[in-house]
Amino acid sequence: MITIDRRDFARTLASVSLGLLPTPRIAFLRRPPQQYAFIRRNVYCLNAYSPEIMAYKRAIQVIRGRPATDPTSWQAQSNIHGAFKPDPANGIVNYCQGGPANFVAPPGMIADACRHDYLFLAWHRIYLYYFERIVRSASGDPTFALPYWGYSPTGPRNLPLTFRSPNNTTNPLWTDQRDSAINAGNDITATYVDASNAMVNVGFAAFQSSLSGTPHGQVHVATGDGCGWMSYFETAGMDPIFWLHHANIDRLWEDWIALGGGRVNPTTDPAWLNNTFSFYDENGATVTMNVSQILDTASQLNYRYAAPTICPVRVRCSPRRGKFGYHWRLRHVSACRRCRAIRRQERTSSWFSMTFACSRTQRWLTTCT
Ligand SMILES: [Cu+2]
Repeated sequence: MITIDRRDFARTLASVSLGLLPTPRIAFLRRPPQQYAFIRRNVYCLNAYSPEIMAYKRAIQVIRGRPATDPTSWQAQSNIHGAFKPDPANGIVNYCQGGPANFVAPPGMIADACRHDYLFLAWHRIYLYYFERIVRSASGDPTFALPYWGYSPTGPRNLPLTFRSPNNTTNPLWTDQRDSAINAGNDITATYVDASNAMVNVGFAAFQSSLSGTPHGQVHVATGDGCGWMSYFETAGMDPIFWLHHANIDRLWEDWIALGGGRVNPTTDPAWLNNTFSFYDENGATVTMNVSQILDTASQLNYRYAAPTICPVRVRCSPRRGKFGYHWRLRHVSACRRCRAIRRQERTSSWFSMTFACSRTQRWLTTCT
């Protein structure tokens, strides 16, 4: 399998020939997507002009326009995770958002299937895998890979900018079905996004159970607040950030394995390994997959997560403005660097959170340190 990072290659080429952003899509660099491992990137390293973000937006508009009876529709994909059931007593099926017709799955469709037990990680991995394929197909971008929401207690932990700005229905990534402070860009409480208590567990069951609570459940509830979509199994999949949140949970599973020290999947347990689940593929066909088919993401599912990087960085603004733009002082790094390629800046009290493309950030920091 070729795992060349096509975008980094293209970006390098573009920076040599043009020195400009964003990277143009160069047709001759395209290869059939199956020759590549799709790379899921940290959403904090992306911006509104990143191919993944543009493709995700396009796809959401297409997918949301499909009826709930279409297995590849937004509603059907959300229903797979959870759907309200008709309540014969009073006809209300969705006490929070109201309305008997909301979030009830059409008869006969896969619905209400999410697992938050011993199969939490495995079930959601397959769920994301097929959802990603549906998005890839609907977006028209054969290289699309789902980004992950790379929050951490010591790094960025707010809702990514592209998911809250513009803050209206022209932005497919925005919804008002969230906590208003989160939608305004406030940080999620650091302890809510802290996976360290989960990662210290050596046993799989303990790790998974802990991770399911924090950061998984905590971020759900923090994002959804009272009645927001993310707060309920029946509606969580409606929020575009849900899928990036679960990509991060999936990534943390990979990180846990990589920590070693006896951390392994329970592959000797047939009760875990032989579970088979049904989903829909990008053609709307019902597909099944079992746990033994998803344990190596690169070789079995053709995706992996971007290598751990120091992107994004938080930098302290230095008040000097020079010939080439603002000078920024990197936290923990004494040297000042010129940062001409700032794509966006986001003020958080005395800090500016800057997001570059990862490769660009690494280049800066390599020269900084
Ligand atoms: Cu979840």
